[in-house]
Amino acid sequence: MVHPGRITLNNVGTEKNGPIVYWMSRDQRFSDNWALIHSIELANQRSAYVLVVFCLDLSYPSATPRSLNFMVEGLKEVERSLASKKIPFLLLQGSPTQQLPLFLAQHNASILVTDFDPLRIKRQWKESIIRQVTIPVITVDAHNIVPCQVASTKQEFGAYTIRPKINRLLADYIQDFPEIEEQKAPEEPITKPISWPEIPNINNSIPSITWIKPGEPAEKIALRYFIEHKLEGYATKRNLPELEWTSNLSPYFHFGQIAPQRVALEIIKANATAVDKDAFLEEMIVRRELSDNYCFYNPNYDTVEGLPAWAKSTLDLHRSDEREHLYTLDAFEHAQTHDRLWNAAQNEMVHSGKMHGYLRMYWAKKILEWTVSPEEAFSIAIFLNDKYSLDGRDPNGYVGIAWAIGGLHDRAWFERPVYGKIRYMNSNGAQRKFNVAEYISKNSF
Ligand code: FAD
Ligand code: FO1
Repeated sequence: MVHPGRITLNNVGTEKNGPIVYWMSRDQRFSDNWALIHSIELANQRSAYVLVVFCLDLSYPSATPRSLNFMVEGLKEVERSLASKKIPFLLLQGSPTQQLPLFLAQHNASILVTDFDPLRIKRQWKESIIRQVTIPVITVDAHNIVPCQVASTKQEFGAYTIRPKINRLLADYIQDFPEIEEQKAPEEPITKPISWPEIPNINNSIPSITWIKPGEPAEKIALRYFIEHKLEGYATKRNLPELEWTSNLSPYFHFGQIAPQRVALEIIKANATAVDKDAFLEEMIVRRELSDNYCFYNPNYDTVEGLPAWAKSTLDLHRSDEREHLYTLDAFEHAQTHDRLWNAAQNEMVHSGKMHGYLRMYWAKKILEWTVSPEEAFSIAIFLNDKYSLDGRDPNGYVGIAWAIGGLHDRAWFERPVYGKIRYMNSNGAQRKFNVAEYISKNSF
């Protein structure tokens, strides 16, 4: 049974006689999906059936052909897996706020279930849909191991405040997932194979990517590869970008193609040292869930406005400090700064769709240093990260940028020009930490 703590009733409503509709959005997977599992539970209690629907919005903010293709290829796998259990899957195109209420009425849906997402757009979609329907609407947190609203009821100060709250509840929530059984087919077949749209390549300046395959079987291979080859040594090597010693799971997490809870279960039983496993679980559980916490409880998660008061005031005090270098968005985007390490990091993101985590910190901090204001730095960093990163447009991205540029979840450091008390990073520090020359040579184009 799905833990009741995962489930929120958003609209009481009155049930109708049709299917339970699961509006899949953030958790785009068949396996290990508490929102799908709960939909099946509700259907079984009512002798109804489950119908899964995805609403494809090609004008989703900051989406590019790169991210949309990755998502759609993953959804094709979802379609195949659901079909194998006779669960109908339908694709709607356009804005969910227009498409979904019509669809629910046409199918006489009894209950609408959806997955939890702390980001503004999904919350606005959901609120608009609730205003247009009369049936119950339920949200299931299928993304976090400890559901976001259960882990904490307020914005947390940092990892040190959310960690004990999550750890206290982990054992309650880290249950094994049940198998999904074949559904009794509805009397009238309501689906035919989806004709998937071609994603228009409106922006062919973004190179396509082949090193990472989207979808459910690929994520399992990536997880297995990480456990067998890189979990051992993760604690010490993850911050050495030239070694590429991280899991590369973030694009799968972003599109919900793998459940963090599945990854946690596999890591816990893997054959590796406790130090390595704990280091990984700290990132994948505590840090990741801290991002959802910030975005859920802070409506200004993607602007300077949302930053802690001390950070805003120190950045304000240094507004008119002289900047040694100033670059435009265009110069940043085309990796045309004086700094070869920064350019290499930007190139890595543009060409591979992912930047190493250590470099992401350096990259964002330098944008603060080389722009006229923290506001401009924030918006350039978000624009570039969301445009090029497969895992962009994600709570982790907004929080990572707020951490680097605005001291979020960090403490005050020594005062220095431009940064004020925001933690500083420079290329000399990077030289001491890892093989900068090797990283640059791998990412020179
Ligand atoms: P691994 O080291 O293998 O970590 C495993 C998982 O733990 C990650 O997939 C992620 O879910 C989680 N994790 C790791 N580091 C962090 C972190 N610092 N904060 C929160 N969760 C973490 N992450 C994104 O998913 N999308 C983004 O757009 C994004 N943008 C970032 C921008 C900046 C400026 C910074 C500083 C960080 C950003 N991060 C982002 C966080 C982090 O860098 C990435 O999650 C990580 O590099 C993903 O690679 P991986 O899966 O190989 O990581
Ligand atoms: N969610 C949807 O329900 N429909 C979409 O068409 C859609 C497009 C999309 C494109 C890029 C991207 O990064 C995310 C997209 N998402 C879409 C949402 C996504 O699955 C997540 O819910 C959030 O991005 C993470 O919280």
